[in-house]
Amino acid sequence: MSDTSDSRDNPRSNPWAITRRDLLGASAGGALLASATAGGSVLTASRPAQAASGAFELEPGELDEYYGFWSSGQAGEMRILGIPSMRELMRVPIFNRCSATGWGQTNESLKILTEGLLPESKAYLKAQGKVTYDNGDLHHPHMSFTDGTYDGRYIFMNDKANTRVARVRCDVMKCDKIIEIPNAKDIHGLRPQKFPRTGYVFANGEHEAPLINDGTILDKPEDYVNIFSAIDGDEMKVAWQVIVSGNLDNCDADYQGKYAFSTSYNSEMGMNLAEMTASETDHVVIFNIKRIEEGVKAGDVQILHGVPVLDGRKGSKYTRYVPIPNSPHGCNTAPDKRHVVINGKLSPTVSVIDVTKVDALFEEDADPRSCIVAEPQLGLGPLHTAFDGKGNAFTTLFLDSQVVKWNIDKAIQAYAGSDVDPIISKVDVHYQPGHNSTSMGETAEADGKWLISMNKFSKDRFLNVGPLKPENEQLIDISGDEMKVVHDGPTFAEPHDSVLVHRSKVNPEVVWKRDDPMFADAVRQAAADGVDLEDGAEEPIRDGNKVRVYMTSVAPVFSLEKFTVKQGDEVTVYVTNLDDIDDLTHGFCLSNFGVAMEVAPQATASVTFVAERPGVHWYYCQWFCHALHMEMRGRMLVEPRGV
Ligand code: CUK
Ligand code: CUA
Repeated sequence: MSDTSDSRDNPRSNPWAITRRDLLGASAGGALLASATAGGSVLTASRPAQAASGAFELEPGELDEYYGFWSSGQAGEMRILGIPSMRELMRVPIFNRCSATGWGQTNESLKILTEGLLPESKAYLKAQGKVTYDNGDLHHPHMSFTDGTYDGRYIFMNDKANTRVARVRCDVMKCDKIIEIPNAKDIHGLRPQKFPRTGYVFANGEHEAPLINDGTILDKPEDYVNIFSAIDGDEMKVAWQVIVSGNLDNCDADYQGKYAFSTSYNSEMGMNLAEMTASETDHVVIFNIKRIEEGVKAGDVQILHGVPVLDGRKGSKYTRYVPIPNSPHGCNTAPDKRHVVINGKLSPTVSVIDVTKVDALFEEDADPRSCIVAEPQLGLGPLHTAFDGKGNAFTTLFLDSQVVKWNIDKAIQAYAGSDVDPIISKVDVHYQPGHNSTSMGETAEADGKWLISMNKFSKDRFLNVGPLKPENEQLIDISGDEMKVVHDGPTFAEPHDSVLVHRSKVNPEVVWKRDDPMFADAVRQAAADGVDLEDGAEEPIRDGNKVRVYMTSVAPVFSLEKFTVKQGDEVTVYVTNLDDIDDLTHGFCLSNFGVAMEVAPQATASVTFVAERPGVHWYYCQWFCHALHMEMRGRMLVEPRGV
């Protein structure tokens, strides 16, 4: 995990850059070593100057140390950034419709986008002339864990807009599963189980509604509920759900595999702002995973939409409700494996839960507040907290437009009555930060190098682009006591959250494997048609008015320079990209048919449309692939009806 062990640095990079990075070290061992040899004070004094001189800037061709997996809120996609350069490396369409890749149009993506929808949603969408939603609100992308740290298998994420949870395969960086969560309304907070593995993906329903929402109950808020869901992350099926009192906002899991925690900002179950913020205290709900599993096994459930649903409202043996000052928002487990920080939002405090004191809440019915071991006052609008793995926490202050660095142990001492100040330093950010994330910070391997502050407003930080402004994400060097903002990163709507994953954890493929499940249906259909996808077919295969066209691509040609169909045929075009070189993606765009898709090396992609326009129609490669890329095209000849 240290800089010095990197073997993947680009050999073209400036050797001085490596030396500088090595010297910066920033891992505890490296810093200690450096201070032992160079003298601690020298290192400390020169540290900010070095950061300012470009430790976060990479030479052209140099690779980043971390993958950043980013949400995009109402844009509906996941983004991949390189950290510390903040370069945007990729956009992965999830809940959105993507013009470049054909996500939302190809048969492969439509299968993923439709197979997990509830029957009533399918019926609703059909009435709109659609087969799936084409918007989403993706707030929280989080990687799967094994034994308390990232395992590089999957990234899970929520869709608040249409109550869905999606999964991205990290070997190809494509979404492979999307499920709609029944019974719950509007999934917000989402976190994977950290231990022993993921395992469960915990997902919070934010907005309250009748449990059976068929119109029988309407304006009777006293009959509304909220639902906490545990999804089996391997199967992408809801394992169980718990009805709670109050609503649910953000959540996290412990490092012991025993509990999950969810904040509630509307314990009042109010229906308007005044009602929602009326009470001085709200709560965090603690879910006892073992008891819930036993309850499911014992049948203490009602089955709704095929899911076992337990009643975990106040007084239940499955949950505990810990009172927290007004409207807590973020919920963050520390890498010390012991503390969970609940962020106050309307209260200037954060509340620290000691997970070793949670057993007593369930066994002895201790005072629920007895698990709180610190409640430092940090500033106005604390929303989310990240960690450096050295006992320090970094909390965003939305109203103060600051990040505050504080020490967890000192906060515990202060709560116990000692006269210490837990606050170490504050730094201004621009402006109004929501989430923050640190390098490896939500794992047991938090390394304390970088902090990203995801700020909701950029105002005057960039050239004015009109009334709609980008957000601003700032890179902060946290290796010293003073936090140092080293980079502004404008970004389109709206990254709520991100995770910074060391690159040693992630190792994507360079080309697709031909037996990948993503296009298994195409392989099956071709076999049924007696076609080898890697050869293609010289003539379309006709099956009534269904026509299947099989072609291959090798830069700069498609295997078919033309094919002929009849007006009104339902045509499926399969393109198999035989190129197997790094980065040799082709595309298939059929002009004036609104058809376009990506075909990456060794992949097969397919698209279906009705050939309702007679005449000559060109298809062309829409992904720049070769000096003769523009010549990579062919004709679809559509015979008029009745000929
Ligand atoms: S969040 Cu979704 S309302 Cu603070 Cu994770 Cu922004
Ligand atoms: Cu193939 Cu452009």
